[in-house]
Order: sequence, then C-alpha cells, then structure tokens
Amino acid sequence: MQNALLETSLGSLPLTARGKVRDIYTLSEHELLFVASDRISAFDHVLATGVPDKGRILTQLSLFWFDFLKDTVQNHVLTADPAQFPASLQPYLDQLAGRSMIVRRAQMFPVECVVRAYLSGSGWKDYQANGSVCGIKLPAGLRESERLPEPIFTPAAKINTGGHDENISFEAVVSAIGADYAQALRKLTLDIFEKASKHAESRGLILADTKFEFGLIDGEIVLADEVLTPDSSRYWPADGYAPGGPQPSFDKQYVRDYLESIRWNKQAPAPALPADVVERTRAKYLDAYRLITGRTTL
Ligand code: Q0Z
Repeated sequence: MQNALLETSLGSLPLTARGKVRDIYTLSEHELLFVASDRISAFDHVLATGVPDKGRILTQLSLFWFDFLKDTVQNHVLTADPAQFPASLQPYLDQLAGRSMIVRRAQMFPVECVVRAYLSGSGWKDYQANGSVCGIKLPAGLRESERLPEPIFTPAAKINTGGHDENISFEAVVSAIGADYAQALRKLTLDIFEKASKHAESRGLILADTKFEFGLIDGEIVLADEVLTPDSSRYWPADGYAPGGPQPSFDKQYVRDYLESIRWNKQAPAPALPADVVERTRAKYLDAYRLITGRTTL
C-alpha cells in the first residue's frame, strides 16, 4: 500500500483554493487542476493521519457519477487521464495520477445545492427547531433519520472561513441568483439525485442526502466540484437502517468511534489515527467504491 498523500507540492503551480481535503491549482485562464488528497476530516477538523488511496477512490467515484449523470447534466471535467495532462504536470504524475482531474473553470453559483431524502444532520436540527427545513414545511412527528415523503431541495450558503454552511430558503436563492437559475438548479438537483439514489439503492446503499455545486461555463449550467462522494454525501448501509436515531456513517464510523473513545475535545490540534483505524476506514472507502461502481480495482 502507498503512503497517504497529505499535501501536494507542484513546484511553482499556483494553488488557488485549498479545502479540508481537496486542492485546486490554476493551469490557465480556463483550466484548473482539481486534486483530492488523502486527508480525512472528522468533527470539522482535518486529522493528523491520512487514509491511503482515499483521494484516488473519491476521484474515481466522482468520475463514475459524472459519467453516470452526463445525459442529464453537463460537467466540468476535461480529462483525468495523466497522459493528456500538460507537460508542466508530467514531473508530478506520481502525486497526481488517479487522484486529479483537469476541469474547466466555471463561474460558480454561490449556493450549495443540497438535497435530502432522509432527516439527518442540519436538516434534523432545523426540523426539530422549526418543523421545517429551509422553509419547507414537513409532516409533524418525523424521527431522526426518517425517510421524507419525497426528496427536498435544501440549499445552503457557503461560509468561507471554516464555519458550517448556513441553510437558506429557496427565496434566498432566488434573491442571490435570480428566479430562473434558482428553479433550474433546484430541478437539476432533484433530477440527478433521483437517478443517483436509485442506483445507490440497487447496490444496497441509502443515499440520505448530498450536496452538488454548479457553475456556468459558456452560459450553460454545469455540475462541478466533487460529486456524490462519501465526503459530500451521507451514504448508509440499507441493511440495518433504523430510524429513530443517528445512523452509522458508511465510511467514517471507525474514525468517529476512535475519536470518541479517546475523548478528544474536538479542538485543534486534531489527533492521529492508529493504523488499524486507518486500515479499516480505507476498506470502507473501497467497499463504497466497489458497491457503487461495480469495479473491483481502482
Ligand atoms: C470549486 C473547492 C476545492 C476548495 C472553486 N470548475 C470550477 N471552476 C471554478 N471554481 C471551482 C470549480 Cl470546481 C471551485 N470550489 C470548491 C474545491 C478546494 C474549494 F478542491 N471552489
């Protein structure tokens, strides 16, 4: 097994955005290099230890979903084939191969397009406080993790510095980007979620919720960023699903259990993970990849 790649170093290539686990470099006016590291976050912190192959697994999952959804929505991917990367990147292919893609620069909408089919996370919190999620009234008496009558569009506003995204109403989306784009993003979000969740269900996985990011390229709406990865989605094993409380995370449960067991106070610095937790977590990411793609090798 390879070591985990925690930080890319690509010489003088300008780093344009560093997320908790992903890095974006600028290649040219119209092209970006999107890299998934092996970093892993839990309880809003990036841990000191990475998970080998996580970046490759999530990149291949995103590519699977972009292809799966391509008849419904265009996407930002230009290539993930290292042989097609420009000469300037060839010295770095050992870091980049399998975990990176060249994407078209989009004008991103300032909205996280979240869709929920089950009541969990901030959706559950919003429902407990207000009986609604993002202003969408829901039936009384729903339990945590319960399936909703139908998937709902629950947008969020991006909050730059570390903080959690803030749930917003559809009207707030209209105010931010206009009614036409707001309606188009809501419809695309629900349409691709329906397609993806049916596929996930056929593989024994519940897709409880996910977050899409869209942008404009040449005036057309495209699906960008990462898509339907365990980092941007809640996947639950259908086997053992039991509403009335939180569901175990498909991918990060061993990590969370370990961090609870050492009673980490969830303040920086985040701890390292023991090798067995890393290995079991890596196996869960591989399981998700195999289940969703039907492929046995990365
Ligand atoms: C995505 C993000 C990440 C930090 C910008 N095709 C695109 N064109 C323009 N901008 C973006 C994309 Cl994907 C874009 N993000 C989210 C990703 C690290 C922030 F890897 N920010």
